[in-house]
Amino acid sequence: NFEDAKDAIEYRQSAFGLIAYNFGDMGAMMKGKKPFEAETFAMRANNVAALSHIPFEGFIEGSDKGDTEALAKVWQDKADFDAKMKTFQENAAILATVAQKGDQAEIKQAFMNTGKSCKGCHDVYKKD
Ligand code: ASC
Repeated sequence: NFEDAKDAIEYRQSAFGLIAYNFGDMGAMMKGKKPFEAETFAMRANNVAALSHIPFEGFIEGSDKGDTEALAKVWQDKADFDAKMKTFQENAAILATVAQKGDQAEIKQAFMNTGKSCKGCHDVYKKD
């Protein structure tokens, strides 16, 4: 378990950083900023799906204090926060599944849904 809030904050931020890198690269492919490579995309989608389960554990009680962009609202509305996190995990899992199949329309939709669940949580629970 974490020694203190600082460890928990670093833990979740590390995961979010990896998620942002992997999701960002998929975004570049989706927007045509770089060529779509099915294998790379599927690998990144798998990474995000696995990583989506990591940050959750880092949102321990008291870790709104410190070098974090998480708002106190995370702990005030924990049930809603947890539900939004779960939605993100579900969407990321769907994205990983459809990325394996390779249907572009499905991939685009699943990517959009996952991005919406990133933003849906950031809008409410993250400092801007
Ligand atoms: C990203 C990123 C986010 C999400 C979000 C999606 O690449 O860093 O936070 O996508 O902007 O709407």
